[in-house]
Amino acid sequence: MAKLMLALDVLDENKALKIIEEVNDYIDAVKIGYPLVLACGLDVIKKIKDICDKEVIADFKVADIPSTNEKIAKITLKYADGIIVHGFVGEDSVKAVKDVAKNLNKKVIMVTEMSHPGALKFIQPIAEELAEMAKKLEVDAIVVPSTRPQRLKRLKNIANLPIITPGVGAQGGKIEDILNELGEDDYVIVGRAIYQAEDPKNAAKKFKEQIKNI
Ligand code: 3DU
Repeated sequence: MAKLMLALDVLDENKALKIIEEVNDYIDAVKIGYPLVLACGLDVIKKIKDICDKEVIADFKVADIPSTNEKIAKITLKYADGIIVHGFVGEDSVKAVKDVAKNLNKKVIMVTEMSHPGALKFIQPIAEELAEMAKKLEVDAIVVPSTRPQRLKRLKNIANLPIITPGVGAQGGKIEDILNELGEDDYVIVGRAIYQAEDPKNAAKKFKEQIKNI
């Protein structure tokens, strides 16, 4: 069974922790990013883990020169179990993060193609090469779009790595369209369709049940 990763892009710590408590039984991992960390600080990761003891991935889409990437990774991975990086900045930048993560036994996840419409212009044309690079660098997983199931399949085949896939729910992607491609090491990311739902617990439960139907 694939796993469900909650994208917790709320701006209030109390709200974030309340949602975690509510959905805890149905999620396998939590993805936090700039919205929550800029609002509350990196310490919020510890507080999330105290409640749910689940993997927390920092979606910082790190995209700088190697030495700056290294510094970002060192601070982030004191708290988080994994970090998301951009690949388009080049092998050396990704490798700098990978070296830090390897030392700490943490994960590096690399973006190939993004899920939003704007990704078609600049990122999609190089996504296959990024998937090849991810394979070569042996990162832990790649980010692929569930808004484009055919692209998800293609990039997963090229990289031959686990995937984490955003786009289900608010961005229009449907779990049933990607279910056939998912394995037990893969994660479906859902954010707004859970944390903005009237009943986040029930929304998370429904997504989890859909994923179980593989
Ligand atoms: O659309 P949602 O609310 O389900 O959230 C999706 C999350 O995944 C959100 O944190 C966004 O920043 C992240 N993400 C994408 O949506 C698309 C990508 O290509 C990569 C990450």
